[in-house]
Amino acid sequence: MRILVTGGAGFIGSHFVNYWLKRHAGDSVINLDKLTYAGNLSNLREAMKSARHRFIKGDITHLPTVKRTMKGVDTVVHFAAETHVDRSLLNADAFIRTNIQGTFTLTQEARVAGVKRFVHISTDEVYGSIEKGKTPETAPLEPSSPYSSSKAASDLMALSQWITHRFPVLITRCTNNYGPYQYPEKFLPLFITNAIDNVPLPLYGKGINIRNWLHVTDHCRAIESVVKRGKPGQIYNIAGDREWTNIAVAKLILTLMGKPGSLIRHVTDRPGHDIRYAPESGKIRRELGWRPSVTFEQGLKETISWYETHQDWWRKIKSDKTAYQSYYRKQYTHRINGGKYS
Ligand code: NAD
Ligand code: TDX
Repeated sequence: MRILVTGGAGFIGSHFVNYWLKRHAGDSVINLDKLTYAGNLSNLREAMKSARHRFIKGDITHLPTVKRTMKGVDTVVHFAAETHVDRSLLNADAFIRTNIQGTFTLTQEARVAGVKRFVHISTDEVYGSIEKGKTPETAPLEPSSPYSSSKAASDLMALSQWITHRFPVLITRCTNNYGPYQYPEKFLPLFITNAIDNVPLPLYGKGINIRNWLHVTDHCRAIESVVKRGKPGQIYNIAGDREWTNIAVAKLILTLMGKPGSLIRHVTDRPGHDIRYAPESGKIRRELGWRPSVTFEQGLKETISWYETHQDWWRKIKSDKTAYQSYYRKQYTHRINGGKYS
């Protein structure tokens, strides 16, 4: 099988590329990625040595590139996106372009090229915040941020190709991922790397927001089950077994690292901060036989150890003045001073 992965130099995409090459010896992977600030070829060291992996630097919104890349492809797994909620609050232009326009271009060109299966990787955030109960795949979409709104729009755009043309689109909606190679703007790698350096951990508001954490390899296994056995036109929620408040996670990180709780710094909250996501994941478990295999405590221990032993990887990112440091200042200076969000 010839599989096109978009966004395969990012966090989850690179894990998926490495996973697929290892598990499917007869398949070749084309990896289309623009290498934005979040894309990193050093996530793909193993894959870059493989004759079955071809990396193409390109933009999913660029029609000629997409047309060319789509030739001879059997299956598309579409990860490429702008993914950080906080960045979407500062400027959402790239979110609209990549997440909506890019998904439209890809699904349309995949259909025209005769692709047999298109798996669109989405997020639990499209359902919006839910204080109690769980959101099944049939729940209405009530996204809050420009990021989640652009993902919800991309889901609908992709599904429209199924509804109007019976082009076999499948959608996954997963909870928060964690693991090695996650860009240190996201909660877990930011808190772990700050703790390594004894720098305060900026916890938004009271830290009572709730997330369901899934190890990235469990997400890759879930996507594999959808690629192999999912039904066209269907949506599959993917979730771990437990929920955690952010403050409990911050305390657990510090305990596992032997660092003092005083490193936690409560800062101004994220505007429109979703209190809780809780997708109901019975469908993928029942119909496709998927289950998470890594407990959060075990996965977090291993993840902390990875960031401790791969400091070159994240120090290079954190020392980038444009992509990281200026963003970090913009995002956190006002928060740390208890100021209003501008
Ligand atoms: P990431 O930000 O780490 O990586 C995104 C990748 O997409 C980068 O390699 C980037 O260079 C590439 N990209 C961005 N714009 C592009 C464009 N216009 N053309 C081509 N490539 C482009 O993201 P991630 O955390 O790995 O998330 C991957 C997917 O999974 C996203 O669609 C996201 O919405 C979804 N998702 C993420 C999580 C999570 O917790 N991280 C949870 C659920 C769903
Ligand atoms: O500095 C921080 N302090 C803090 O308290 C950051 C970066 C985050 N937080 C909180 C906000 C959230 O409640 O931690 C929680 C997790 O934050 P993020 O890592 O930014 O993730 P979230 O907003 O939940 O979105 C993530 O999960 C769904 C991914 O970034 C999305 O791409 C995915 O779709």
